[in-house]
Amino acid sequence: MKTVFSPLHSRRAVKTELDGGILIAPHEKPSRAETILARVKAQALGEVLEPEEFGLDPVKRVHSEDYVAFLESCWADWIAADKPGEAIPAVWCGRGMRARVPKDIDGRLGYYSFAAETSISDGTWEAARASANVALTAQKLVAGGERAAFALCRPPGHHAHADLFGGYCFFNNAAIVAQAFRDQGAEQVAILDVDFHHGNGTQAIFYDRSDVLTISLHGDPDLVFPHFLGFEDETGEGEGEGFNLNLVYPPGTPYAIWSQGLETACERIAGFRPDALVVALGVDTFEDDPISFFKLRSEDYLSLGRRLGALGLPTVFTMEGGYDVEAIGVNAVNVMQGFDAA
Ligand code: OKP
Ligand code: MG
Ligand code: ZN
Repeated sequence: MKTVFSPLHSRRAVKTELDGGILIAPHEKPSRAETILARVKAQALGEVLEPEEFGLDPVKRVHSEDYVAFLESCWADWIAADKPGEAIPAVWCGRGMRARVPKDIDGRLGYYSFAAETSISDGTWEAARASANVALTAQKLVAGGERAAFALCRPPGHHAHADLFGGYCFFNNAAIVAQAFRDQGAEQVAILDVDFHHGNGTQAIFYDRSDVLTISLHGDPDLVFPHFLGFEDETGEGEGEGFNLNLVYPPGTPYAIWSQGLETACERIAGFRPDALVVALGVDTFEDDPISFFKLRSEDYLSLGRRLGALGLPTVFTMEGGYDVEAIGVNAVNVMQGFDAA
């Protein structure tokens, strides 16, 4: 399997993540992508390509024009306002307040976000753009006939809504890929999110559509981020009714249980008969992940890959979460090797 990787990911190197009332060193850090890349090379998974430049049009098929403009100018606007630290949202439109776009940068940071752990600094825009280009390059490979491709995206994307950043995500790479398949003539596309967290952005983007099936397996949002979406009674709306599936699991869930949800998801995908599959791949389901509570082991990622490969669909993997950097390379590449072996 070919891997797409951009060294520009390293432009996203914020110093802060608001966690537990203090600013910690971010979990979503550059060494994550470098460790995965090193494992791709050590295992000779396949060729490693740099992304092509696709411009903003395919991004704006998923994200609003004003949100994209906000992200582009955010850091400059923050600096121009003489702020001493990194850009962190600290105010939101609460229930009963006015959902209008404020002029002030503090107001706009809140308007275009749903969480405060995702600081913005110099280079965030460039890295997020590169990450979308990585995803779109992988999509082009698969549209061109490759069985599968690994988009080694960083920053991740699955929490980003059409006009909201948060959960370390800015552009929803998986959604951009699915929309690109649709725009190139695919009738139906499925997105399977196996990251530990709910893919709230992906769900929201396609919630009223029947052409893109969205499925996510994740930790119970009653207990863990993103808290306000991802429950099992969210099944889609309007045309999209029946085309969103959430499979929720409690703390301590091992592969023996989690894989039952994977089986349910795979059977639903097979019945949907999509022209392409996008896998939002997080490996924060790992037993030693510092911010998650599932108990998958490294060898389980081979099984996961094999099950996905057995679907026999043209597949793009977009990299999402995974915060035990020591194991992230082995775990992510195990999925690809399992897939290739199926
Ligand atoms: C992004 B992805 C840590 C709280 C972390 C944000 C989690 C974002 C996960 N104390 N909250 O889905 O891996
Ligand atoms: Mg998930
Ligand atoms: Zn995650």
